Amino acid sequence: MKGPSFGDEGEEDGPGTRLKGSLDGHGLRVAVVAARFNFFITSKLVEGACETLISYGLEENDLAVAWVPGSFEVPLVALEMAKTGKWDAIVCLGAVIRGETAHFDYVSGETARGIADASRETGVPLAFGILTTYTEEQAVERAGGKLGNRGCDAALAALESANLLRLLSNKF
Ligand code: INI
Repeated sequence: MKGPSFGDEGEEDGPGTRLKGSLDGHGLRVAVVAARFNFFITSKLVEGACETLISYGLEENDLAVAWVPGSFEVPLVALEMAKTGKWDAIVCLGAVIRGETAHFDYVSGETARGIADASRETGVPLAFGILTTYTEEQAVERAGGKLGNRGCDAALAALESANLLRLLSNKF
């Protein structure tokens, strides 16, 4: 199975205890919150995220997918799901593609801020899988195209973060 597209170079170097979350999905409960806006892209992100989670050992019964109208709606739903305490991590997916107005800046900025705030407020890892691109083509390349699938990457980030937090709570 292919690892994350972000690197792990140099992690083993240097002194001290190395703390790393595994990518093992067994026993974890993960939710996906996905925006329907630009569905031709976000459906690919969701597909990639779900396939990744299952292939890393997550049980289908421990996976839920919530669809919301657009990326702007993702943070609130992710926050409320995080507050339930049922989920070890939440994968946030959307595609904000620049148009001719300033709308892009507001939607992308508030979505990113909202997801980060919700994650820190609840202590639940919320992986940021919201594409913010200047063109449709750039989005296609990142949703199962030649530059990979950011849905898969976000799913792996969710697994690793959830497992690292478990490790830390056990005082390793
Ligand atoms: N939502 C997106 O997820 N992507 C976009 O590119 C987008 N644009 O460009 O408008 C978008 N807008 C909708 C927004 O997320 C909200 O659903 C809407 O404003 C209602 O609150």
